[in-house]
Amino acid sequence: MKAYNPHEIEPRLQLAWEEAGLFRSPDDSPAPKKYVLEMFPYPSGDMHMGHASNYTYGDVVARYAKMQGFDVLHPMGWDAFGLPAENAAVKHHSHPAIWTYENIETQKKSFSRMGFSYDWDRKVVACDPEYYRWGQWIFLKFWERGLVERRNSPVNWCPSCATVLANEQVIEGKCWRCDSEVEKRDLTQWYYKITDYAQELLDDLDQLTGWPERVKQQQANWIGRSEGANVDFILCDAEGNAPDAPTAEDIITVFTTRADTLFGCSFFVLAPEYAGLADLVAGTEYEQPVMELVEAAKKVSAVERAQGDHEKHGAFTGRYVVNPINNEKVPVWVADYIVADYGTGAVMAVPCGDTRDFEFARKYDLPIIPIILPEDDPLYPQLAGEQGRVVTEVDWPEAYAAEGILVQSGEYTGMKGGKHSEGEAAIVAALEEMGRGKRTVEFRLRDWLISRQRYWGNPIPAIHCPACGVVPVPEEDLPVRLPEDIDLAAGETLATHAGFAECTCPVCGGLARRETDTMDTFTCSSWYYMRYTDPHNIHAPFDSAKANAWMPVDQYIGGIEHAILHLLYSRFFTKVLRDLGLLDFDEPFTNLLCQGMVLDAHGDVMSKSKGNVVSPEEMIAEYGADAVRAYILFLGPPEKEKLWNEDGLPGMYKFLNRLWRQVHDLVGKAGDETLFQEAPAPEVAVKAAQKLARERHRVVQKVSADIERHNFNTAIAAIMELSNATGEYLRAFSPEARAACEDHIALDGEVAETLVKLMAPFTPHLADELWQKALGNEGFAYGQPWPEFDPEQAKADEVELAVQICGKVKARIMVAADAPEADVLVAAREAVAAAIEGKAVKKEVYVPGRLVNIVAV
Ligand code: ANZ
Ligand code: ZN
Repeated sequence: MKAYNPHEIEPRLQLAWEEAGLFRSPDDSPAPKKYVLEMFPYPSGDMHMGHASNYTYGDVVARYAKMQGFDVLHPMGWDAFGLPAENAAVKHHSHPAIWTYENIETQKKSFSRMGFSYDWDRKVVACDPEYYRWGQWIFLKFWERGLVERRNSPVNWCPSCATVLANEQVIEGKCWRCDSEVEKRDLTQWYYKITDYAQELLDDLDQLTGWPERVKQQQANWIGRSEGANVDFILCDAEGNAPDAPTAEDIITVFTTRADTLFGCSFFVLAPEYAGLADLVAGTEYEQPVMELVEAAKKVSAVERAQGDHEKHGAFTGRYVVNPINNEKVPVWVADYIVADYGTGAVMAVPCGDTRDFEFARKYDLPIIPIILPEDDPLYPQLAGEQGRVVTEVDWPEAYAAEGILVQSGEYTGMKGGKHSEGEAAIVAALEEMGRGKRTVEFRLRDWLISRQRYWGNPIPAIHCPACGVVPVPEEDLPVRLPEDIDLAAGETLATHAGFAECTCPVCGGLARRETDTMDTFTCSSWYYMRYTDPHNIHAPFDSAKANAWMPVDQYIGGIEHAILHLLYSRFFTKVLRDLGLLDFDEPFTNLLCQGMVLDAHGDVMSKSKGNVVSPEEMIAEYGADAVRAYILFLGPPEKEKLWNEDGLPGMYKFLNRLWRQVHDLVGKAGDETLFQEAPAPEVAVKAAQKLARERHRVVQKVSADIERHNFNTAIAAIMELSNATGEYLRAFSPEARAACEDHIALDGEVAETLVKLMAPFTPHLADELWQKALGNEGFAYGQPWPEFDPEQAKADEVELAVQICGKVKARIMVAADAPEADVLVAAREAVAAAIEGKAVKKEVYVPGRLVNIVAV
């Protein structure tokens, strides 16, 4: 028997797989399909633990599906536009494409060394003009459908990346890429109108039964549907007099989900960016402090404001509005905890019911009027009786945000208050009656800002003509190519590049200027998985029949950090392309697996700066890819965080060596390395053979179920159990004895083949080598039919039970798995006879397969 040598086996088989075109997916086949996909990487050049684990999970799913008889589509590509390439180009005085394609080659080799079963013929690289041209085409289609808009508004600006960002890319006030504080700027930008799909994006989350709950929850929160009402307040003078016939300029509308709290509105707040704000304070003594606040607020991001845990700042505008429910005047403030682009950008503040209003009222000494209480509040009897406007200053420690009973609320006193409450309905009805309110629904989701002021992205196919305005680049002129001669190191951009911007207007033929913004890279990742179904199409982004045949993706695997960003955008793209008639399904990813991080042995995130990064490449160099794959899988369930324990890998390597030897031994090829030493007592040997026969069924059943649940770690543990039973068996029978008996020959062959096939998704090189050299087969274990099992034979015929006395384990017994309860109890009492002698047995509990507990006193 040759020793197990992954360093010789693995590269040889990888070449053989490639030559055989093993992982090529057919286009027309009657077999059922399985599309297995891992999120494509950014071409950073290295293969870190995140890649290695994510792609190993996907590879197991894909290889297992193939062995289940599916046609499998398992492609890979690169999300190749983005800033790091530009930064590298500046640093090395070269072009982003050079850095990008070099890194792609390096990573591709690393992925091949891991033995991943990708159909490389379908590789998609986002910066390839053959790909990005279709991203531009999609942009034009979106435009035709009215889903593209160019507008001026305050946007997130990352000073370090020197570009704008979408709301989804601002994480806790910081840039998702570089962690810099994000600023606000007023700019004219391009948007995809994802808000047109807000309701459907929310509703269809219900279809996604194969997605983790927390991801769906995050998306639902991000979309943020709120039912409430718009309420009109009218500007008045300092005495509280409002015009009898107010015009549009006199009205400020708020959005509220809590109209029931209207009697508790003690002030009114506008967002710093509120459109009419400057006019309200112009020429007054309040102008300066208000404008200073507006300036300062630009540094606080929308996300931070919405979270509301930062210190709130405000200024009085000197103006008042009339509360429509009771005609009282309330002061108008401006504050940085109000966002301009939610609701109307104006809020009726109710400090007794809203935490942020409460904090603000405390800070600026504004009245807090209790109008909602829990029914058992000691203040209730007193305040419920006082229907008038008794402004009892309360010394509450915090706002009361829950449901309760309305007090000091005129005729509504005593009604239930809260979101969707009786009080809310009554007050909205009254406001509607007065013509001062209207039911409405608000979404938190904002349109997707897609333009970026960077070179290394997909050019937006638009032309600015002085005569015709902004016009689309005609389809036949696509792609708008990025110029190759750009000197990024010298600070050149698309806007300053000599040849790029100059063009003629496709409508009037006059001199015009090309759009010089590029698209957010997330536009590239929103449809790459469709392109894989038809990657070489030069007439369309993909052929609908092919896309509909392969899609939706059956199993998608990636990091949880994409819970909102990429997954939401992709869902949006899918729905629009469906509405364009290109796709016939609603959701792109049927099942989603979000992998947890692999942390170092102390539970810390691996990072270069901490110097605790474990490199998969170094481990491959030592133990081979199969051991690394199996060990990654063995660490724990994919969705959990896992600790990397240095010592575990040699153990896994040993296990693979053991399997190697056992499979050879089973088929009589172990030579001197047979496990047999000395025959044990015949009944011991017979038991070992029976156990092995049963274990084979049980373990196939368990491994199949575990892979389907993505419990790869317990699947491998089960194979180890089968290996243990194999070891016992091989120690009990000599190769000669086995070779002389038909029954043994049959069992040996079955077990050897089963071990090889079960390992095939996990350690494909080892499996294929054993398949060919030990089992003497042609071809590869890849794609062989998955082993079958008999559930009857998989059942254990004996089980071990713990026998407890008052909950403490005193003995263990073996009983027949199907023994009747009475027999089990007799056996249990016998096993602990000495301990219960002289005691009264009060109770006996039998948990089949686990224990018997005897309560004896
Ligand atoms: C009065 C009130 C009383 C409110 C109360 C809440 C509690 P959701 O549920 O997230 O939709 N709001 C409205 N527009 C805002 C803006 N542009 N910036 C900051 N806050 C804004 O939140 C709706 C509530 O958020 C609205 O209901 C409004 O405050 C506030 F006891 O109105 B509420
Ligand atoms: Zn023109």
